[in-house]
Parts: sequence; C-alpha cells; structure tokens
Amino acid sequence: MNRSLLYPRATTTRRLIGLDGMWRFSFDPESKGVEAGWALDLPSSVSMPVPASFCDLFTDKASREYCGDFWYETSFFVPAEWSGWDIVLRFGSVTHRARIFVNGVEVAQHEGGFLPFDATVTNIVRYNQFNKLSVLANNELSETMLPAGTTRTLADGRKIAAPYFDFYNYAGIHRPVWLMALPKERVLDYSTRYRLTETGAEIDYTVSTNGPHPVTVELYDGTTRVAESSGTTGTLVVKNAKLWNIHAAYLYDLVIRIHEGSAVVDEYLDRIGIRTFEIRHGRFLLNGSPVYLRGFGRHEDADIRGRGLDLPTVKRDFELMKWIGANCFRTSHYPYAEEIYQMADEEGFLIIDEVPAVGFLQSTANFLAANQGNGRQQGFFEKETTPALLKNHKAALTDMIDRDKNHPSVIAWSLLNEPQCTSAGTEEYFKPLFELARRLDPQKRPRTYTVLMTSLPDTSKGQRFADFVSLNRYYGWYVLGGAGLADAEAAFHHEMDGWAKVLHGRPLIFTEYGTDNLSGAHKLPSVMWSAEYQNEYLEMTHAVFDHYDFVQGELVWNFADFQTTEGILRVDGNKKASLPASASPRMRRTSSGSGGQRCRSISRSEKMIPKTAAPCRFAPAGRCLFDMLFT
Ligand code: CKU
Repeated sequence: MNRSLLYPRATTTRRLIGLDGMWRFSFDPESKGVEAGWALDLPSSVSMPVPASFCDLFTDKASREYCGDFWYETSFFVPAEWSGWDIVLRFGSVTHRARIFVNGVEVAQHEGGFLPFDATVTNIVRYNQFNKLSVLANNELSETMLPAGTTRTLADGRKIAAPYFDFYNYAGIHRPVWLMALPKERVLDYSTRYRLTETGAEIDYTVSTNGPHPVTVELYDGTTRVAESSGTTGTLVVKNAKLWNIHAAYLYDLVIRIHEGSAVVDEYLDRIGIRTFEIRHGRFLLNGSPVYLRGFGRHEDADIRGRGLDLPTVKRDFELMKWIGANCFRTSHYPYAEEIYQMADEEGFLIIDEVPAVGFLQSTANFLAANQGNGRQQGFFEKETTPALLKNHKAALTDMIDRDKNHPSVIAWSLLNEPQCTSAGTEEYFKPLFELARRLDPQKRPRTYTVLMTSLPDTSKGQRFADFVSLNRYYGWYVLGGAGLADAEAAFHHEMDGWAKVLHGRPLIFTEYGTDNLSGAHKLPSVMWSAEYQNEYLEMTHAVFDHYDFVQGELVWNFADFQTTEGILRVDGNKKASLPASASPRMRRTSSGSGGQRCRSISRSEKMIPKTAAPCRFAPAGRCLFDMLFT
C-alpha cells in the first residue's frame, strides 16, 4: 500500500505540477451527474477558482447556501517523460466528501473536509496529452461526521445544511491540488523525536518506504551537513544544535534518500526544528523552560474565498499575531492548511492542533442559529450513530497526526471541541481516542479537549483523560452578563476552585473567552456589545486567570471575526474579534473604529467595515500610534 500524507515536494526524484487556477463548476441538486456522464463532460458549468469556497462567490442566496452534490472539472497535461513513474493526484482538502474521476474513471473517494488525500492514476492517464479531472463533492452534514450537523429539506425541495457548530459550512476545493510524478519505490512517511543532550541534540527517526532498498538520512544546516545516519530507523547526533524556539525558529533541512547501488531511487526533503515540549510540575516546558501560552482561537475564514487557502491572508495573520505578541494558536475547529503549519514552523508559533470533532452536542447548538437542530436534550455518545461517529473520528485523528506529527510548531493535540461530556457514554467514547493519539504520535505530545461551559469539574466525565485541561468560558457573556458581571466573577471563581481539586498537577488553559462587539458601539456606563463592556469583561476574566497558579495559557476567542450560519445570536457572523481599546494596562489597545486599521481583511458586507484583530494583554508596548494618541 502506497498511502502517504507527506507534503508534496519536488526533488531530484519527484516532479510536481500545481493544478490550482480557474476550474469549471456545476451544482448537481438531483445527484444525477454520475449516471449522466458528467465525469466526462460537465454541462452548463461556470468558472470557479481553486482553491476557494464556492459559497461567497455567488450573488444569489440559493447558490451561497447550496447543499448537496457539486462538481469541479479541469484538465491536466501529463508529460511524456513521466512514463515509468507513479502518477498521483493530491488534494489538500475537499469539503466535506469527494469522488475523483480521471478521464471518466473513478479513482478515489474521500470523506472528511479538512485533511489531504491522494489518488494514484498511473494506469489511467494518457501521456503527452490532456486528461480530464472531475471532482464530485458534497457538503451535506450528518451526525456521524466531523464536524457534526444535520441536513434539512426546505418546502421547495432544496437541501440546507444545519450545522451543530458555530461556523459557516463553507465548501469547495479548499486547498491546493497537485499532480505528482513519484518514483515507484519511494519514501512514504517519516517521523522524528528529540532529546536534548549536554553537547547538542539527538534525533531519533523512522522512515517508511514501499521497497527493499537502503535508506540514508542527512541533516543540513544551510549547506553544511551536520548529521547523517542510515537505516529506516536511527539517530542523528547534532552537536551544538540550534534549538527551535518561540519567535526564534531555527529549521534544519532533512534529506531522506533511498539508494540502489550508486543511484538515488528517491529523495524527500523537509524542514524540521529541534525542540522538546512536555508538561512537568504543572508547567508547559519548551526546551526545558516554562512557557505560558498566549494567543488565539482562530478560524480559516476570509472574505470572498471563505475557507480557501490564501497565502496573503496567511502572511497577514502571522504578522498580526507577531505584532500583538502572541505565541500560540489553536486550529479551532479543524486541521488547517499545511502551509499554515509551515509558516508557524518558520515564525516560531506554538499550535494546538484540533481534529474537526465539533458539534457533538445537540441542545446548545440548537439555540445558536435559527435553522439548527431538533431541540432534543440528550448525550451525544449514547446514540445509534455513535459507533459510526467514533470510526470517523478515529480516521480523522489518525490522518491529522500522520500529517502534522513532524511540525515543530505542533505542541499538543485537541481531540474534541466542546463535546457533550457529562453523560454516561463519554468515557467509552473518549478512552480509545486518547489512547490512539498517544500511540500514533512519536513525540507523545500532550492531549486535550476543550470543555464546554456546562461541563464542570465534578460533572465533566472526559477531563480525566486530558494531559492538560482546556476550558472555553464565557462568564459575563453567555451567562451573568451585563450588570451581573460581579456575580459572573464570583461564579467563575467558584468553578475554578472546583478545578483546583481535580487537576492533580496538570496545567489548565483557556482555549476560549471573549465577548461579541458591535463595531463602533461605545457607552458609559457600559452595555453588552460596547467597547467598554469588552474591556470590563476582559479585565475581570484576566483577574480570575491570574488568581490561579495552575492557569498556564490564554487563547482569546477569536483572532478575527468569522462567518457563521445566520441566526438571532449572530450579526452576520461571530464578532468576538472586534475588540476595542482595553482598559487593562496589560492589554494591547486596538480600536474597532477609525483608529483600528490593523485589519486582517474587510468584512463581507459591502459597507467595508474593517475587521480588527483582537487585542491581547501581552503585546509589547509602544508600537501603536493609536495608543500614543489616545492614552
Ligand atoms: C464560541 C456555546 C459556546 C460555543 N463556543 C464554541 C465556538 O465555536 C463558538 O464560536 C463558543 C462562541 O463565540 O460562542
């Protein structure tokens, strides 16, 4: 079996052609395309960019909200000199499921909208000619998939997605598509593990290939080879190793080769960072030194392109995160594009990598948007659908760890977001997942899941599995908000005192906290949605954090405003990033008004209201003109 999630790279033995660009596109609401031969010729298609979500490109609501089957089509040229190689198509992600056809022949199927897959097409392609590539995708939601939701049918027969999660169900070919020529005998995977020594570092590695020939592994610091070894497992000894660190990333080039006599059969190159990450005595230790996690929960979400990878946006986001002094983000609520992890590797950011296990809760999701859910109050892990869900969950977790295990930036795995975890089936559901993550990860990174507000220290059945506890808390927003802020603080303390009793030396971080903000709203005294209220909320919340030594991180919700399903609780999306100037001297001051032009992007509305990045209390001082003028 030649399964490989390695990132596509051109080397002396590998060739790549990028297939991104303008493709053809058609909705298929009656799911008749396969029978009607659309894989050979897509009728009445429109142009469609790849990568991108299709949703926000249309100007009519039926197209934006389309739910069901849809097709993409392009053609690709296979050079004659590629004959004798394995020809493989590689998709970074297609949301949520895909069937791939080449010249009308089905070559792959994949479920799960946030992880890569490939299709070997060696025996199907025509050399020195153009070949037709068709993708039949589908964006329906169900309770057995990640993320979870349901699909409803409107009176006119159209399907509509009803997410159980608080982000828009963007769909399309979201990440790059590659055509690759690979040697028949090749590297399929590799992994590394780091040990710091008195004189430098040791890197234990494993390489898997699909053939019998010997393997060598070399490590380069620029053009200088600093370590080498041979065999599919071994150790690279690096003297005076330069460690990868926060905002001070140092990357080495890893070169893996398969040799047959004097010939190199395959060569794979990657960039790795030498670092250790562990939990000890209630602290996160990076290279043995304590680190407090500061940063954001985020989304892959931008105007027009939706969840499609956009490198300028990626760059801008990292610049904003650096500017504000963040060191960490969670890939809420799904694994992000590989290019984002590469950027984090380069820039020295820590990532809590989250599998798309979100929406595993019916009752709360029901009230977040107008067209969601079914109002039932029940556990999510005691249903007929639970075994199928667990199977898909394991598959997604396996692929995420396979894909991301070599990134120095990835420091932890988040196995679920806000599941219903107080009911009887929780432990049976959680245990195999936590065991799987431990088994699959060569670096044995800590595992966590984010704990919903209604799951408390004494009722949360899942928390005992976590290596560190992650709380999403909104005291003063979803509960006891407004004039009740003092009560919110008391209730928050009460809960924290409860966590103190069950942590048993584990650190606890906040993976979400925040309030929505109406851009430009100011009021004295404050009201909810105003800038002033956000300040008061954040001050209170931070004071609670600082009261507890076991709190070892804070990731504010959210880095940027993001789109959600429309509903009475969301004003054209979730607006928790429109944070105003903070009253806290520790808080980065930004404005959602005219002073706050540090926009990641503009809003989706034609009013072009800027989105602002969230302020953080950990930003280095003195870099903001607005601060100097108005404080
Ligand atoms: C965030 C009920 C709390 C849901 N939680 C998860 C996240 O996806 C949401 O966007 C909180 C929020 O802003 O409500």
